[in-house]
Formats: sequence, C-alpha cells, structure tokens
Amino acid sequence: MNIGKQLYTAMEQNEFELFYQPQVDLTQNKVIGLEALLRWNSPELGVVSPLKFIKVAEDSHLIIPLGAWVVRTACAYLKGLHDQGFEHLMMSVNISMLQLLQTDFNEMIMNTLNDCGLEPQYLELEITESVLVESYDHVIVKLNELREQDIKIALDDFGTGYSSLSYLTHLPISTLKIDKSFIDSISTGTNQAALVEQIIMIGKRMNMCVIAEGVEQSVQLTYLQEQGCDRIQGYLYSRPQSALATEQLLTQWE
Ligand code: G
Ligand code: G
Ligand code: MN
Ligand code: NA
Repeated sequence: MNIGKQLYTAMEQNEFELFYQPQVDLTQNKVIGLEALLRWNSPELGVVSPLKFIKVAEDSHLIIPLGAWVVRTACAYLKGLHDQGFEHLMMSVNISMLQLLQTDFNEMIMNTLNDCGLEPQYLELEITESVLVESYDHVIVKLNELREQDIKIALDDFGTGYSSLSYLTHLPISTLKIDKSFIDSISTGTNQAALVEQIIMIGKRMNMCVIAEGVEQSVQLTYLQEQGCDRIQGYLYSRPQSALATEQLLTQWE
C-alpha cells in the first residue's frame, strides 16, 4: 500500500495524535501557550513525522479533513485545560496553504471555536511565507477577516523564505516565529546571529510578539532575554509531548 492510501486508512482508524510543545513567556517565566504538532502512530511504520506525510496529505487533499481534525482536537484540548484552571493558555496550530485556500476555511475555524466554547483570542494560526508568495491577494482577505474576529496569526519559520519584508506591513501578523536556524547561530557565533537582533527589533517596532523556535541551550536563552525576545519554544524547556504528559507538565510548572 502506498503512503497516500495508508493515510486515509490512518484517519479512519484514529491513528493520528497531537503532541504539544510549550511556549514560555520570558518576562513572566511561565508557559503561555502550546503549539500543536501532528503525529502519526502507524501500526506498520511506527511513529511517523509530519515531515514525511504532510506533503503527501496535501497532494491527495487529505490535509483538508486532517487539518480540520487538528484544529478541532487542539481547540477541544485547550478548552479542557481552560476548565482546569489554565485559563490564560493559548493554542497555536500549523495551517497549510491548501487549507487556507478553501473557501470555507474561515467558517470551519469559527464553527470549531463555537462548538468548543473557546474564545477566538486563544487561537493562533501558524502560516509560512510560502503561503503568501503563492497566493497573496486571496490569502490577505481571509487573514484580515480572521484577525477582525480576534484570532491570532503567526508567521512561522520566519527568515527562511525569499519574500520581501514589506509584506509585513500589509498583513495582519500578530506573531513572528524566528526560525531555529537563526537561533542555532547564536551559539555558533556566526554573523547570522546579528539577524536575530534585527528580527526582534522589527517585530517589536511592529507591535508583534516575537517567539524564538528551537531553543536548546541556556546561552541562547540568555542572549534572547537580553535582546528582548518575548517568548521561546524549544527542547531547553520541553520537547513536544502527548496531551497527558503536557497536562502533567503544566501542573508541575504551576
Ligand atoms: O514536530 P515536528 O517534527 O513534528 O514538525 C515537523 C513539521 O511538520 C513542522 O514544519 C511543522 O510545522 C509541521 N507540522 C506539524 N504538525 C502539523 C500540522 O498539524 N499541520 C501542518 N500543516 N503542518 C504540521
Ligand atoms: O516548522 P514548525 O516551526 O511548525 O515546527 C517546529 C519543529 O521544530 C517541530 O518539528 C518541532 O518538533 C521542532 N522543535 C521544536 N523545538 C526544537 C528544538 O529545540 N530542537 C529541535 N531540533 N527541534 C525542535
Ligand atoms: Mn509551527
Ligand atoms: Na518553524
């Protein structure tokens, strides 16, 4: 069986699972949000990374129902956490371009929030620059509509694309996520590290929240704190973990 067919079966058999990685606010030193990261527990292949199957799911358009399942599962989980007293927590969900291009995408998001009883301000959608390059006009209308509803929009893997910086002024971006490759350069001391400072400055000037991704070392943390980065996400605090393990971690951190 090819992987495309296997993915359809996987959906029917409930083989997908969401892991969650904490996002830590540096001024409050506490977990402020979670990023939902998809996992496939395949009986034949073991745990499969989304790097191996997202592209296939996009090609077959399975990403539409699968992506909707991700949003629903993440929102339901967050609502449960709010009810347990973690009412300040946010949820970030990765959205692929194909999803965003569906005419009913915004409706799907609003319906899901409504069904879960979750306020829109707690949901953040992560998009990448490639979304903007490929279908700018379409996407900007949709993003503006979502922003008007108080949903947050994060630009993921920031700095790795080839698009012009000027789009930042035209898009309703609430959050910049500095790509891990830049964070790596902090400890290796290459001149790329200067870009981290610049990205943080641009983000702050534009009233965006700046998150550093893939923070693994305390020397990186110290540097990011000095530069005024708002939040960090990375193995230094926690790897992505199951829903259950995430709940335990949140309880310990309290
Ligand atoms: O945690 P990790 O190795 O699993 O994620 C690998 C890549 O897969 C990352 O680029 C991440 O953005 C992407 N990814 C993880 N979960 C999802 C998801 O639910 N939807 C989409 N479109 N991408 C995801
Ligand atoms: O592309 P996106 O930013 O959505 O995906 C984040 C990816 O980075 C996921 O694959 C996640 O598991 C991974 N990740 C998160 N923190 C770290 C880290 O500290 N080190 C490494 N190597 N990967 C990380
Ligand atoms: Mn992401
Ligand atoms: Na990223």
